[in-house]
Amino acid sequence: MRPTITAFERSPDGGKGLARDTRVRWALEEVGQPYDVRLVSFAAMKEPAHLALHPFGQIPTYEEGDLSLFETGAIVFHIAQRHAGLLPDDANARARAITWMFAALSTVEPPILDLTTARIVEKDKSWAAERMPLVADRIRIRLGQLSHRLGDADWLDGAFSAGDLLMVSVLLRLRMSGLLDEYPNLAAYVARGEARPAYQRAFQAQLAVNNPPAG
Ligand SMILES: N[C@@H](CCC(=O)N[C@@H](CS)C(=O)NCC(=O)O)C(=O)O
Repeated sequence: MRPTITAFERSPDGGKGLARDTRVRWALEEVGQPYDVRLVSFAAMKEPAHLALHPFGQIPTYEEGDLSLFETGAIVFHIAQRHAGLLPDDANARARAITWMFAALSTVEPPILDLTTARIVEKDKSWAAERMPLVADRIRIRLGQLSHRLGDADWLDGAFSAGDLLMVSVLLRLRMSGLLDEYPNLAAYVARGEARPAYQRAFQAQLAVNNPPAG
C-alpha cells in the first residue's frame, strides 16, 4: 500500500534537507517504495486533524492504510522491517543496526539539537555567548567517540543500514557549524550518505516543494 507522509509546506531551511521528512523520504527511496506527500503549514500542524496523527504537532507523520505513525525513528524502523535493504538478515547484525538507529537519535542528536537552540532560541540571552563553547564541546565529545568507532570504514557496521541513514541524517545538521570538518572521516561518511542516489532523490523532492518552478 502506498504510504502518505507529511512535510512542511514551507520549510524553515528552504528545503535543504534539514526537515525530518528527508529521513523518511530517504528510507522510502532506498527500498523503492513510492509515496505521497501531504504538505502542512505551521498552523495546520497544531490543528486537531494533525494532532490526531502527531500528538506533538510536528512533521513528519506516516500513514499507510489504517496505520499512522509519528517519530522518524519509528517510521524508518517500520519501513526497514517491511522492506529489504535497510536492515541485515542476520539476527545479530540486525540488532546492531537497530542499536545504531537508537544511538543516532538518543545519544548523538540531542547535543546537536542544543546547538540550534543555542544559536536561534537563546541567542539574545545575556549568557548565550558563554554557553556556546559548552554546547560545541559536548558535540565534540560525541563526534570524537563516533569518529574513533567508524575509523576508516565506510559504514558503522558492515553494509549501509537504517542506522547509517539516521546517523548521517543527524550529523548533516552540523555542516554549517564547521564542527563536522574537525573529524574528516565523519565528514566523508556524511558525504558518502548524501551521495547515495536514494538520498539525492529524497533531497531533490524536498527541495522542489520549497522552490517551485517560476511561472
Ligand atoms: N523526534 C521527532 C522530532 C520531530 C520534529 O522536531 N519535527 C520538526 C520538523 S524537523 C517540526 O515539526 N517542527 C515544528 C514544531 O515543532 O512546531 C522526530 O524525529 O520525528
